[in-house]
Parts: sequence; structure tokens; C-alpha cells
Amino acid sequence: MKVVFTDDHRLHFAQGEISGGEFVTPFERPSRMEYILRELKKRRMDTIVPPEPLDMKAVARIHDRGFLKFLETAWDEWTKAGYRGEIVPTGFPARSMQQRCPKHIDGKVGYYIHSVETCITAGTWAAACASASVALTAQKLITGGEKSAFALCRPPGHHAHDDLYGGYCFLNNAAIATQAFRDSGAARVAILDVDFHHGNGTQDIFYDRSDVLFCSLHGEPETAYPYFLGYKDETGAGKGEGFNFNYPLPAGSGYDRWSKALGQACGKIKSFSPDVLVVSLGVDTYEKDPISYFKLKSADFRDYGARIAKLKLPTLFVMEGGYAIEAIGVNTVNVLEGFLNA
Ligand code: OKP
Ligand code: ZN
Repeated sequence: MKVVFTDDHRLHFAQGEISGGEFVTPFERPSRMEYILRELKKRRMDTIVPPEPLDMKAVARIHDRGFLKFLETAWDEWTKAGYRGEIVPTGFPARSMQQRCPKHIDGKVGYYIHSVETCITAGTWAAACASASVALTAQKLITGGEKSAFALCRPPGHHAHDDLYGGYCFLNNAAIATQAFRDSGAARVAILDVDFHHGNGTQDIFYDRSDVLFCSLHGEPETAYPYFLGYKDETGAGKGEGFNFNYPLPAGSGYDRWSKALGQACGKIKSFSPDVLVVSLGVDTYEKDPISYFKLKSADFRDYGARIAKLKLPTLFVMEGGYAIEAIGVNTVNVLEGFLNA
């Protein structure tokens, strides 16, 4: 399986993340990639392909123009306003307020964000663009006939809506790749999001569409980030009704429970008969993940990789989360190896 990757992800490394009222070193940090690359190398699965230059038109198929302009210019405007820290908003268009984008950068940040743990830095836009180009290059490999590919994306993408960033995500890599599959001839695309966190951005982007099926297994929104989306009764809207399936699971869920939900999601994917499968691959379902509460063991990742392979679909794996960095390599590559050896 080819791995698309670039070191440009390093351009995004926020110094801080607000967590429990403290400014801590972000969980989503560059070294995550080193652990995955090391494990790929160890198992001789390191056929690394660099990404092609970013096709901004493909990004604009998913994201709002004003949002893209904002991300591109935010750092410049922020520093020109005299601010010296990383970009963190102060005010938000909350319930009962106007939903109009203001002109001042401090207001614009509040308008385009949904969670404030995520700081923008000088290199964030460049890194987000590189990450999207990784996903698009891997998508092209599959459209060109590869049976599977691994887009080793960083920063991740599944929390990004068409016009909102947050949850460590800026551009929705999986959604951009999904749309690119559609635009290059696939009639139906299924997305399976196995990251611990609900893929709120991806769900929202495709919520009213019947050509893209979205299935997500995640911590229940009552007790887990992103809190405000991911309930079971969110099944799609309009033409998209019946093309969105959420499997929220309670704290402490182990592989027993999780793999039952996976079986249900796989059933939905089979009946949808897609041309291609996009897997939002987060390995923060691991028992020792520092910010999550499922209890999967390293061997379980290999098992579910094999079960995904049983769908017998061209499959694009897109990297999302995973913060137990000493195990992120083993867990990620276990999924890929389980898939390949099924
Ligand atoms: C990104 B991905 C911690 C709050 C949670 C955001 C988590 C984003 C996860 N105090 N912060 O889905 O792995
Ligand atoms: Zn996650």
C-alpha cells in the first residue's frame, strides 16, 4: 500500500492548547507522524509518495470561499492587529446573536471556529494545504487503479465543516478526497469514521446528500468531544435522509461493543454498494489514549483492519487522531496490515 506523506505538516505546531483551563503542549503534535513512519519502515510498508501541488479547486468544492480566505490571511491580520500570541478567539456568534462575519480579525476568528483548543500559527495554512494535498494525491492513486492507499495526513480533518475549524482540524481532508472521487467518476462513496471522536465536519458536509454515506463510531456526545453532534437520531436530511449513521458508545467500551457497531456500519456500507470507501482513521480508540475513553487493544486494530478489507472495496485510509504516541505507530500500521493480510 502506498503511503502519501510530506514533512510540511511540521509547519503547524501550536505551542499551546487550552485543556482543563491550562495552556498545555498540544496533544496533536508533529512527533505523532514520526512514530507512524518508524513503524511503517519497520514492517517494510514505507513506499512513501510525496503529494502533488494542491488543487485548490478541489478544496473549494467542499469549503466556503470566505472561510478559505480567512484561513489564508488570518495570521497576517492577527499580527498586523498587534497581537503577539497564537490565534485564539474571544467572542462567538452564540444563540440569539447575529450570524454575520465581522471585519476585525478578533471577531472573524470567533465566527469561523467551533472549538478553541485549536490555535492557528504562522505555518498553519501551509500545513493544512499540504495535508489536503496528501489526501488528494492518495485519492488519485486509487482512481488510477490502486486497491488501497494511505494518506498520512496532519493536521487531521474530520472536525472541519465547510466554514468552521476546530478540534485540531482546518481543512476536511476526507471530505475533499470524497468529493474528488465523485468528480472523477465514482457514483457513490462511503465514509467510515473510526476515530474516537465524532466526525462532525464530515457528517455536516454530506448531511443532505444521498451520493455519500457517512458512518461514524464514537464516544457519545453527552460525554465526549465534540459534544454538539453525533447522536444516533441524526440520520440525514432531505435527499440525504437514511445516508448518515452514528454509533455513539459509552465510556469504557471495549472491542466487543465497538466491533458490534462496526458490523452494523459495515452492513449499511454493503447495502449502499459504494464504488469506493474512505476510512477516517483515528486510533484514539486505544485503551491508553490520553484524551479518549474506549478500551481497544493493539491487536484489535489488526482485527478491524481485516474486517474493513472484507468489504472488498477500493479503500482510502485518511489519518485523523491518535494521541498515545508511543503506540500510535503500532496501532495505525496494525489496521493497514490487517487490511492487507485479510
Ligand atoms: C481530534 B481528532 C480536551 C478537549 C478535546 C479536542 C479533541 C480533538 C480530537 N480537553 N479537544 O478527532 O482526534
Ligand atoms: Zn479523535
